[in-house]
Amino acid sequence: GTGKFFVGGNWKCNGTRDSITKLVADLNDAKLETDVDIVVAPPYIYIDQVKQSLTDRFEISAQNSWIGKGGAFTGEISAEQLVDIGCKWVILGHSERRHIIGEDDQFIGKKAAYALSQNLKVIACIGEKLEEREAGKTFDVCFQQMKAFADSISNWTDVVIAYEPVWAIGTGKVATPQQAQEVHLAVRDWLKKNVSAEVASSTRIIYGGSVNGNNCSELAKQEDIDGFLVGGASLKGPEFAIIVNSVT
Ligand code: G2H
Repeated sequence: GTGKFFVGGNWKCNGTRDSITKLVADLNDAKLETDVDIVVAPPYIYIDQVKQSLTDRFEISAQNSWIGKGGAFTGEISAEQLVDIGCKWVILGHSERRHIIGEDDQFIGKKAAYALSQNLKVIACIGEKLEEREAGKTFDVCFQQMKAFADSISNWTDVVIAYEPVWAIGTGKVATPQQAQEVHLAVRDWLKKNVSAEVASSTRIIYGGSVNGNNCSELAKQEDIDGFLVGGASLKGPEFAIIVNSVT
């Protein structure tokens, strides 16, 4: 793999004060490998609670951010506000935001540029839908999404790429290690040709989509899988710890 293993927990729109108190306690108690970057992404309204109670072993991410400076944008949260409250990361371009909310490639690319300009690190998500895979368009779709990020990003130091095939998200249908590795390698190759060899070899590409305590270790062994973005299984402290500890 490339760089330090990276595991993110994307809590999505889940949790209550009580369930998050329990999850934080379980995470604080977990025995975790030292050589892993660990990030959790609570819903905005619980970020402060998590920041106050979770140990510094974990960094905090938001699940989205506004495209520019704050102001008259009802319902939005700005990158400045996230930095102010202690967030280090933001997830951008998650498939649920692309396909349920309707965010497009350019909008997401601009969000990434703005977040980075405010010193927020970015987990940049890409991934194809089932019909795109079946039509043989997996690489086309991923490369087009990569291009929108690359058009907006000038410094990749603070970027992690998350490959999340849409058909594997929340479905229990995980990509095989070979399917994931194939795309990760192709994305790294794309970076080499379109950004630089240096960025290709130093940027972490993590996998997301139904990762759990049982399938993580085979995936983690793949050459170009540098970690995971975990949804459902990140809501259970002990299972999330197993995934963190699958670092090879
Ligand atoms: C993909 C993933 C986390 P899950 O969305 O980003 O979720 O692990 O539940 O498939």
